[in-house]
Formats: sequence, C-alpha cells, structure tokens
Amino acid sequence: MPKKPVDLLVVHAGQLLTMHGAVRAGAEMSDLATVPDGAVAIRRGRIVDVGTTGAIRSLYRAAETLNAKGALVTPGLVDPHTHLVFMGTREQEFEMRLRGASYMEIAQAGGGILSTVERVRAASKADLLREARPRLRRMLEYGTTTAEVKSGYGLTSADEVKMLEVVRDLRGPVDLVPTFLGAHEVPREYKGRREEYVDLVCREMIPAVAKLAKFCDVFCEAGVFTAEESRRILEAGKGQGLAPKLHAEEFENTGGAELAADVRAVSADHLMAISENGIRALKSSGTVAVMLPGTSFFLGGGRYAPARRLIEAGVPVALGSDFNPGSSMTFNLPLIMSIACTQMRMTPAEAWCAATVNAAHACGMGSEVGSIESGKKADLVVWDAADFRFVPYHYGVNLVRNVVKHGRIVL
Ligand code: IZC
Ligand code: ZN
Repeated sequence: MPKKPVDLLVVHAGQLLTMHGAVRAGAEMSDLATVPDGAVAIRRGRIVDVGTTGAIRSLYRAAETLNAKGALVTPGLVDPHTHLVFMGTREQEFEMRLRGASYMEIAQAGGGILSTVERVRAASKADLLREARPRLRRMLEYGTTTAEVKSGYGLTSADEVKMLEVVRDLRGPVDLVPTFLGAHEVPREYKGRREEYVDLVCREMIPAVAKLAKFCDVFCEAGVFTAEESRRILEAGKGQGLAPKLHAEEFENTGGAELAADVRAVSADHLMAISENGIRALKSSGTVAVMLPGTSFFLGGGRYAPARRLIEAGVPVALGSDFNPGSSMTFNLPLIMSIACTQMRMTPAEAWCAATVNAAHACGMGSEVGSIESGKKADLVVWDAADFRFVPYHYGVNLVRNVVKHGRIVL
C-alpha cells in the first residue's frame, strides 16, 4: 500500500502522553494513555494518527520529521484561568504584603485590582496589545498552547469591550479563550452603589460584550460580589449565550461552589475555602474544579485548596496559573504542577491530566485540544525529559525543547 502524505511526523517519543479526550475524575486522572516509542502524524494543523513509531512510519510519509530522540512528548499545556491583559505591575504591593500589609492597607495605598483598572482605563488598545504580546510568546516558551483570558480591569462597558477586543486581536502563537469578568470588583465611581453596578453589568455590559466572549465569570467573594449578585450576573450572561465560570471560595466560604453547580458552571476556580457540601455539589453538576495553587504560594500563608479531597470525591480537577499582576505573577504551568504536587499532594500523573485534558474542558476547549488524538489540533510539546515525573520534579526549570502549534514547529 502506498504511504499517505502528511505534513509533519513527530517520531521516537520515549513516552508519548496521549491522554484521552473526555474530562477525567478520580482514578481516571492517573491514566496518561502512554505510548512507548510513540509517533504522531499531522496534516493541515490537525492530528491524523497516533501510534508507535514503527506503525506510523509504515503508513505515512512526511514533508518534515521531528525526531524526539526518546524524549517525553505531551499535549500542549492549557491554562484555563489567566488575567493576561493588564497595564502596569504591582511589585510595591508585593513588598507591602511581605511586610504584613492587609488588603485594605494595600488598596488605600493605591494598590489592588482598582489600581490596575485605572491604568487599563487610561491605556489604548495599542498599549494593551504591546504589553500582552510578549507575554504570549513567553507562555509558549513554557509549553502553554491554549489559554483562557479574562477581562475585568475595565469595569465600564467601553473599557471591557476594549479589553476583549485586545484578546480577539492578539492572535499570537497561543490560542486564547475570552471570558468577560465585568464583575471583578466594584469600581470607585460605584462605591456604595453595588446594586447599581450589578444592574449595569447585567443590562449594559453583558449585551455589549456578548459577541466578544465565550464565558461570563464573577469574583464571588466576601467583600466583592455575593452569591446572589453572582447568580444574577451569571444568569444574565447565560441569557446572552455566555457560559458561566466562577471565582469561588478563594478566601471565605460564601456558597460559591454550590452556586457554580446550580447554574451548571463549566468551572469553579480557587476553592481554598470550599465546604463538603460544595464538593458534593460540584461532583453532581460535573463542574471542573480549577486549582490555582500558584496564588496560594505567591500570597503566602500556606492555605491551599483541598485537591486530594476533590479528586477522591470524584470531581474533575484542573490546574491554572491565575496569571495576574496582583496575586500570581507567573504563567509557568510546569512550576504550577510542581506546587500542586508538593503543596496539595497531587501525583505527577494527576498534575499532567489537570494541566492538559481537564484544563481544556475547564475552558470549553475539550473537543479541540488537551490530548493527542486524531482530529484534534496538533499542539504538542517535546520536553528535555524522559519521564513525565521529571517535569514537576525538576521544578522551576524550563524543560521545553520544542513546541508544535497547529502542526507547525514554532519553537
Ligand atoms: O489584579 O489582583 N484575585 N482577581 C482576584 C485578582 C486576584 C487579580 C488582581
Ligand atoms: Zn482570577
């Protein structure tokens, strides 16, 4: 039989973690569906076949071949929670926090979310694009090929639209999934008029951004938005075709996990203060629990989400960076995997599942990316490692050797 032509063959992966496409919970999270001496055939940006190098070479001839020489090959990493678009940084706040300053003291000294809001409002789209573009390139260098990105530093209709247009126009080496987060904080001009701000989000902002976003998210937290306000906003979003996501139970338990389950949110994120009832609710709704342990690490204090409890209860767990200038100034997902292992006792296999296939499902991309399967986008990473455990083990060191994005070797 003549060999079929393809554009690219990736061959001799010592361990090829194919994962598999469905969202995973419990013991399934440890099944990496590894192929030894694996190979991937790629045509027009898509994966057409996966198998052993011998089998794939006998079926296909390629214009180009990438020899992994025995290295680990995985799906491109998916970051399901970032605030990638912002203006200015907050290292002064970082130092104040290390010296013991409280959230209120930081806000009064001109820090916090609202300080980034001021700078984003003053910025043009071109300014925001210029700041964000190099971050995308660096994310790719750390192995991330898809990322969710939230608005939420505009807090007026025009500025939220501006942020989401920036996400749309970034069109860089990383695929982006846009989320509207108009309810990230109550802006200064609405201080003491929270209900009016919630009205504005529901009646004006959501219709204005509906075509630019895939998800609607709310910072449901004590002192920010209540569960009832969050419900109103998420329902209004649903009415305009935006699927719900939620920042839930980060610092205090306010019933965010139960709300996320109730509105059938795609994901509930943070969950450091989740209750047993909240865990049961997420399990029954199939909502993905997105763990952001980099935030716990960076804020200090040693408080992490109960990842083991969630996994044992059968809730699908994903990992994200929460990249933002306040509480998590990194998009290094392999480092997040190390923190997940050492601080939350996730196993390396669970961490890989959480940062690939489950992360893809947490941002509505599960049918497109997150695993190495026929039909999916050809997004792959070749690592300077022979074993999947080596990546979270050799922590803080960038082991990415090559990145294949949409079938092209981009790194
Ligand atoms: O800019 O501080 N927690 N939102 C919720 C953030 C942190 C982002 C920020
Ligand atoms: Zn966040």
